[in-house]
Amino acid sequence: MIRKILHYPDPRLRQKAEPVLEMTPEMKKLVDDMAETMYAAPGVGLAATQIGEPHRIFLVDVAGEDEPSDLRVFINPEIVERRGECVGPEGCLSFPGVTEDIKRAAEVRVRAQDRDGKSFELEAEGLLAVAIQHELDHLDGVLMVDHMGMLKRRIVQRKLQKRAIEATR
Ligand code: GNR
Ligand code: NI
Repeated sequence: MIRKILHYPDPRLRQKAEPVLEMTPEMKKLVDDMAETMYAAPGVGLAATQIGEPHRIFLVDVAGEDEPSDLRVFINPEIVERRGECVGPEGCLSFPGVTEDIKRAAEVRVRAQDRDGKSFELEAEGLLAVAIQHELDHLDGVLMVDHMGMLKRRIVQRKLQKRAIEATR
């Protein structure tokens, strides 16, 4: 089932997600809904927070258009190591039409569980590393605007607040 993606400034995007204690059938269904929602959007990643589900789950698929899909599921993710620095343009499905340069670690080592609850560790760089950091932020209620300077932040806030008001008309 495709779920509705929340847009900034929806207050649910600021909720801190809770750890997943067990991969129940309900949680697996949530993962499947998230995959369907992410591919339909389409997006490179999706955090459960973005569909109003406060659980520590995100998905990432950084495969190119002409490559086979490469879905990665992260449950209870933790970044255990960060190296280097990089700045690059980021978009977010909760900020439609917004793209801004954001500074991140260039490489990360992440520990998480998969859809079956099995633990794994992964070394990531490039877009995968950036997407992992972006998604982990969502689980802590941290958003793109929090990484921007005051000027850019105000421009983005005005743009999306105006759109949210228009949407209720
Ligand atoms: O689709 C998305 N693209 C993207 C591009 C650069 C850095 C991060 C991302 S994640 C984003 C999807 C999204 O909002 N995930 O939370
Ligand atoms: Ni996002």
